[in-house]
Amino acid sequence: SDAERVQALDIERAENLLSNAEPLVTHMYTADPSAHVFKGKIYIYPSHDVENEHPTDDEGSHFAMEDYHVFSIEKVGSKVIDHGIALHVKDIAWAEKQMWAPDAAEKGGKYYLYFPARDYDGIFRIGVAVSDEPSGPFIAEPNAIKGTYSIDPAVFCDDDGKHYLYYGGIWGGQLQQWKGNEYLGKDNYPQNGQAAIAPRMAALSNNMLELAEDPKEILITDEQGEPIKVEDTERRFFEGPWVHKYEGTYYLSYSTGDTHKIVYATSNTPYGPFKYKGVVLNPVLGWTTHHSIVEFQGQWYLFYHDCSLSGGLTHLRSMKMSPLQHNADGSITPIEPYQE
Ligand code: FUB
Repeated sequence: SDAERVQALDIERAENLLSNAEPLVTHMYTADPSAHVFKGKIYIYPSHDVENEHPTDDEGSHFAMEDYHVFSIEKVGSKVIDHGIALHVKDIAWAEKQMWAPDAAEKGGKYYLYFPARDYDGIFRIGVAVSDEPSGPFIAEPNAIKGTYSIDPAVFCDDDGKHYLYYGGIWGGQLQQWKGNEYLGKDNYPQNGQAAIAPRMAALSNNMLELAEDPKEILITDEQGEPIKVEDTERRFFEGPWVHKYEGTYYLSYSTGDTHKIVYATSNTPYGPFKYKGVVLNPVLGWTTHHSIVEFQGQWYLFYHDCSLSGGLTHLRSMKMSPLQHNADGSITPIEPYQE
């Protein structure tokens, strides 16, 4: 399959490349790091990659994760603390398997962990779990968040304290099986020439446990205001949406999946439309790329993952971080993960 072919190329590349950043932890595999500043520290909410017997396929069966650990960093460069298991799939009534990329938010002194998993019908949904501490442990709500589907939740808190949930991913993330929030039960990809499938978003309710509105599909356009098209695989949305705000502008960044980049688009509202701007992170070792962007003590950082620690195994990833630069014109300087 394509997945195996790309993985094999990456193992070859890995031998000749020097990483520009080291894994943040090496005692376990971690991926999809969502970072936030809570209580004056950086807290990281990654996936916990595990070795498993599942085949490498376009459904993502090889991403067979079962739990989450939360990590914290007091100062950049200081030891990364592993706070242990924060939530396990066996403690979630509605979820069967595949605990994929999570995110977290804080409101009123409580912490909310948002996570995707497959339910007992094999459908990816997004759940929420609550704790009094950013490190957990988290107690899951009995049901997935009503009206949610697909994967890769990311919660953005605006300056007015309002929270928005962004989510979605195609292929194994199943977003192509939904149209207008209706479940089609099968793949339904648009044709070349049509607008690419885009991430969904909705405001969260005051209690942080529900959607306050029906999810909307975000419009991502090119410089001319035309929707990014299906065949534009260097720029179209694949998975892993993330929103941050810099000097009043909303930045939506995401993975382009099979072209292996993190790119970004900007808007003056959290609802978009977002206009494509450029690359945040060039391809890393491994098939997937997934990130978050956060400001800590006056410096912006990119959190991302690659497969250098596992020698290129696409389902065994390690989270890393790198300073990120916004320029005077609002552009982001693309980050190079390696030197030749
Ligand atoms: O970690 C499993 C999946 O791989 C994530 O949900 C995607 O974003 C990709 O990183």
